[in-house]
Amino acid sequence: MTIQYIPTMCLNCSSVCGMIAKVKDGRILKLEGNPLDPNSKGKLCAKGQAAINMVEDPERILYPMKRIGPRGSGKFERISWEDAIDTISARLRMLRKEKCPEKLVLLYGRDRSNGFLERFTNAFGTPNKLGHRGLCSLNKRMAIRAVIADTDWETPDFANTSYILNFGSNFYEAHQGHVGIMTRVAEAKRNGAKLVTFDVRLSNTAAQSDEWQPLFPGTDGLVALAIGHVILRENLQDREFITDWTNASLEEWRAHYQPYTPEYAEMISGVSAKKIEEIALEFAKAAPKATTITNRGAHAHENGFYNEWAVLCLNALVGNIGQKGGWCYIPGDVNVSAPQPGPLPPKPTVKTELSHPSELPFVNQVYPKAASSTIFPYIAEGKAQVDTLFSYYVNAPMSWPEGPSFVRDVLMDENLVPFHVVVDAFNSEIVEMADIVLPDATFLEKWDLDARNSHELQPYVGLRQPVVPPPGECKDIRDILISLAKAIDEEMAHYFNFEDAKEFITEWAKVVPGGVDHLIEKGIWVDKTKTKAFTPYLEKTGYDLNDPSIIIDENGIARLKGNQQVIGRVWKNQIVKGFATHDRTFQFKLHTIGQLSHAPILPVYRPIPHHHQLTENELMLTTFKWNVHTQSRTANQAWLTEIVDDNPCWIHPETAERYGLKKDVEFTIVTKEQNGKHTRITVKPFITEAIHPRVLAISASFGHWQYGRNAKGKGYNPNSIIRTKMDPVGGGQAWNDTVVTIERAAWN
Ligand SMILES: Nc1nc2c(c(=O)[nH]1)N[C@H]1C(S)=C(S)[C@@H](COP(=O)(O)OP(=O)(O)OC[C@H]3O[C@@H](n4cnc5c(=O)[nH]c(N)nc54)[C@H](O)[C@@H]3O)O[C@H]1N2
Ligand SMILES: Nc1nc2c(c(=O)[nH]1)N[C@H]1C(S)=C(S)[C@@H](COP(=O)(O)OP(=O)(O)OC[C@H]3O[C@@H](n4cnc5c(=O)[nH]c(N)nc54)[C@H](O)[C@@H]3O)O[C@H]1N2
Ligand code: SF4
Ligand SMILES: [Mo]
Repeated sequence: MTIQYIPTMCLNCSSVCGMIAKVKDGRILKLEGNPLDPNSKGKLCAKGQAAINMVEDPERILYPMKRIGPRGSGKFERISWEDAIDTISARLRMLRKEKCPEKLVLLYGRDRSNGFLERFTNAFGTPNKLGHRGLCSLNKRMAIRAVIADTDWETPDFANTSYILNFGSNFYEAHQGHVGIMTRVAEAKRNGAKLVTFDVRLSNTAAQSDEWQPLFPGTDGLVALAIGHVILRENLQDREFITDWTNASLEEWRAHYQPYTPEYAEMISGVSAKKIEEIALEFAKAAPKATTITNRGAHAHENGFYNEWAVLCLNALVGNIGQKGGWCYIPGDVNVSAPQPGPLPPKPTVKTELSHPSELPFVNQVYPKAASSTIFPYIAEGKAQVDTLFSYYVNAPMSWPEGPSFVRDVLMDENLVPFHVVVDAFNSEIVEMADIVLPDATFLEKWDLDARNSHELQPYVGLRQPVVPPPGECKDIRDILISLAKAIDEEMAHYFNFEDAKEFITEWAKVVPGGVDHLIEKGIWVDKTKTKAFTPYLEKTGYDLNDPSIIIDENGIARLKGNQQVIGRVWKNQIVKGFATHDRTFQFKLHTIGQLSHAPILPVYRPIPHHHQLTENELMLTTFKWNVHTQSRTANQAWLTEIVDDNPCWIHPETAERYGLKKDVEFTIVTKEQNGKHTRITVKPFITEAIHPRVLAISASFGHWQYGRNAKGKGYNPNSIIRTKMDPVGGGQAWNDTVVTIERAAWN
């Protein structure tokens, strides 16, 4: 047979780069980048190219299975798809009959079925659809959504920028959509742009930066506030943006920043006051062609929301929001450019502690159903009643805080989780705790429409299509859910009236010119009819000041007369869209936080209490992503494990010497006592000056106790000692806040 070139989209991480599979006789010969992808522009990273290993993994799950031994025993027998669907649908049908659909809880990880899972849970009537978000980037998304509301993610115009301030993003090797960012930043740097990175560790991004500024964990917000202090002190702010486009006066901004001197920031963060002064002047001078970028370094903390907010405000201060070379934004959800085909089920009206935890009122308002790290504690405490847990594309015992310890115990307990269905492609740690296992098709064997925030600032739609058929009896999740919905009852079937995944995608793709056929051939469609999203808040509304169908209030907010819908804001005698917030401005004050969470309504520095009371022997444990692996899921991919198959603990030479640690000799890390308990992990040191002396860092991805021969038994899993702890305002998991000591080694 001849060689075929089939475009699709990578999903070996969630960056979703456009990909072309070179296929012969039903086998993939090579995976390459698709040049039409506006973000990745034809580039793939090592993980993308290694995805062939995933498809051809000899240890894949090929058939539906049912547990025959005790839960956790790993004893399963093969069953037919018919049996599997009958058993699951009978159980789910009962939940609907008994009017307790909320006892179905769907837990999912970084899949990209983009709304299809929610279609299922909505049709079923359960609000309990919880994803990875609470573990991942919730604090950042909360901050952006609360402050500008148009989106929950920044898309800086890196290609045209002159100055990048990076707070805890590792976009040369991780970050969401990093190939598109890294290539643009590299180009900007070649054109003279400066990149400054704050990180506790010399990540590969820090190494590629003009400056690496190591700082004490959880202090990014304070450094940002001190930078703001200098900008205001030197009168370098953009007065017009602050006055016209934020909900506070310049005097209020000044008063707020006044106490955050560079000297104070130096005392707490360790970044020198002189450096802060320098960076502030450079950033303000480069504006509007200057931008910040953040990620989990800044926000995976108990004070993550406020850190993000403080960094975001730097952009408002210098007026680079939406500007060429500045901090831009464009929605990233494919459903915005391509709404799903109907009929769409209504959203469930019932709210539960899982979907709307009473301890997180601000999250419930801004980002409901996103604070997912509550799930296992709530199940254990009886706050959440579960009958069926349906786990998809998620490896909670590996990747969640306390995964190998507490999460595993909860999943093993049949009283707490009576029935557990797992849809996975590999023999992951969560599969061990399933009652029924369903074999999913991998991303190179299935259908999706997908997109990310476009770095060209023009929306696009991409197609994921099968480049080879799924092996054994593996099935696309869309086919599985269509079958289940049809088997449950007629009402559910009504919303899943599609023959199969392909028919659904064909319908969905009709919004793209040329439909699915265009995408099957090209892989990507870019909406060139849209102008680039510069200053979207200045977009005209089509109404003028005298339009009889609108009312303009004393704050200049324009509403439709009939339904009172806010349509825009008066600016320079026109009605423009503004930001999507309630008053159409950038929110420097968030009164609702005060009302709902009794927390400060301005972007303050919130010290993490135990961090600054560290005794001489205490250190901070942090965790990070590695360029050739994705979370726990790539650890069995042979080409990648040939490059990296271990994750020793980064430790500074001075610290190592203090404890008498020796190269490659394991030592034990112990957590600070909490609820009468210490937890410990034994790891190998990686002694390096490339880390802050008070910090330890262990990467994700390893410490598997199953998952296949390349993965099993390699490296360490720090999550056994990282506790479930949320930012009380943002709801995101505080991954980088663990206080630990080093147990004196036996040889000392
Ligand atoms: N220590 C530490 N822990 C972390 C992080 C960290 O930086 N350090 N990062 C956190 C972050 S940001 C996130 S988003 C979470 C992610 O956590 P998870 O979403 O749980 O991600 P993975 O660990 O990759 O688990 C993915 C699961 O999907 C399965 N899988 C792979 N391919 C397929 C497929 O085609 N179909 C199906 N159905 N399943 C498939 C894998 O076998 C595995 O069981 O982890 C968090 N955990
Ligand atoms: N290669 C690869 N790429 C990925 C993924 C992957 O698993 N592997 N996962 C995807 C997902 S789900 C996500 S969420 C993103 C995450 O993307 P990133 O957030 O960019 O990656 P992380 O490694 O989680 O964290 C970034 C950096 O934070 C640093 N850090 C820790 N504490 C602090 C602190 O207090 N302050 C500062 N300034 N830095 C600190 C760490 O050393 C690390 O270098 O990556 C996505 N892309
Ligand atoms: S960055 Fe992620 S999506 Fe892009 S090629 Fe690499 S693994 Fe695939
Ligand atoms: Mo993530």
